[in-house]
Amino acid sequence: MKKVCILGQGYIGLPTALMFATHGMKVLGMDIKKEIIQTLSSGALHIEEPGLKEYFDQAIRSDNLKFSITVEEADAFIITVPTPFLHDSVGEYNGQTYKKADMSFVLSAAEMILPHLKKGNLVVLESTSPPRTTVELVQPILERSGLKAGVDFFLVYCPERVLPGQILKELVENARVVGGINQLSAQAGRDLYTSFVTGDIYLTDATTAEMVKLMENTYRDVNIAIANEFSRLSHRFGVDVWQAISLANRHPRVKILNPGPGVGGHCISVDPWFLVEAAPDLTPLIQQARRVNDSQPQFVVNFVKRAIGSLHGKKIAALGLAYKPDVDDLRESPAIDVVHLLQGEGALVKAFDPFKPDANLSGVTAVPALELALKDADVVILLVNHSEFRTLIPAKLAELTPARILIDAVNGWAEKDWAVKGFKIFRLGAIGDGNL
Ligand code: SAJ
Repeated sequence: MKKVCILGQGYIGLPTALMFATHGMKVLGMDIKKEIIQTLSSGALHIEEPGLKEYFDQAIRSDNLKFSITVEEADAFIITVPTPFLHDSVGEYNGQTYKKADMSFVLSAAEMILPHLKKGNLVVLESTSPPRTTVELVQPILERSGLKAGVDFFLVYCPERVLPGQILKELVENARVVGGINQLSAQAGRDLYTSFVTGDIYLTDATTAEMVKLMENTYRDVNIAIANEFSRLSHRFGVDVWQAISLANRHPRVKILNPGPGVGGHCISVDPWFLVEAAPDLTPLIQQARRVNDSQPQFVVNFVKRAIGSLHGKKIAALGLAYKPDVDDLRESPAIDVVHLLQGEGALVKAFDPFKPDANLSGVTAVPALELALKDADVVILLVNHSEFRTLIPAKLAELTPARILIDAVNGWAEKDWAVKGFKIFRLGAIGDGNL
């Protein structure tokens, strides 16, 4: 039986560990954070994801899975650590700044594998990384072992492409791109993933696989940026952007995405910068899309000000803090940016997220129950289209809050008759019942 060591037990590393363990491999889930290893070793989870608990229990029962804060010898090593951007350093090109990738976790993961690397091993990098990371950053570290990549051990870049909220299903069913530093490496990578992947597996070189991942997320970012820009134009021209998008999407070759308060998460709001950093002179469109999406929280706040006037002293209930609907992930969340900006305008904001009732964010008053956010509010702003909020009916909301002004930044409440209960609703990208 093969042994796999997975470095990083976050949203990708842990589900991947569970997949291998429930498909007959011995797995060591490794993370440098003691608290995470303690939690997992005690049989509890530190993240929420549909279906995760069932797989976790099954993996524990199989006796194939253990957790550790150190790396051990294995047949295959998989690096699933974060590649965020640097918060204290930016690059500059043509008078404009761009964000830079923090590769320190990938580098230190490779360093941790180094003393355990043996002939015949396979090393896989899954973390989203700038082009040429596998061959220029990871390979030289591993070759300090005296072993030659592609000959003595195999080296692969194999991006994860799963959607938070559907991770377990997509890990199995999505197509996988396995980029080897040579053909033998790519084949070794394919042999590893066939143990649980039912989707097609495509072999290519490592740098192409890195580009594939970055292109996918950049494509989505640029397409969300144009949707956000359409929402701005719709206000100018008195058009309901949601209706306009739905009509435009009847065209057989048009699929416009949804506007909203901006783009968050640790993937789409970050990855395009990796291409910009690698080639700032070749990426004006990608940079502009990032700036449109990053400025969307400010656009939302300007919209709120146009709707209700000065925010000074206004009590606002902010519904949702997560970066997108029905997940508990707060990373790079535009909803949090909106809350900060509202407070910067003097508003008194109480925020509630059903997926993070215990959210502890600096400068944000997060309350543990919806009622607490709503009970003395002047205005309610819907920032994340969580099912729990989307299904709120006007009669119920009217009971919970004295506020009669609603701001909907995600088109969650479009279909309801708010006027019956005396609400005025202002929807992002639409004039709304509030007659803005
Ligand atoms: N968003 C919009 N409008 C839309 C769609 C999304 O404003 O029409 C916003 C969301 O609210 C969120 C952000 O964009 O703030 C990103 O959400 P998402 O659902 O588009 O993507 P992620 O970040 O959860 O997952 C993406 C996926 N990539 C693509 O769809 C190309 C996923 O497949 C990747 O595995 C993941 O990034 C990753 O790990 O890179």
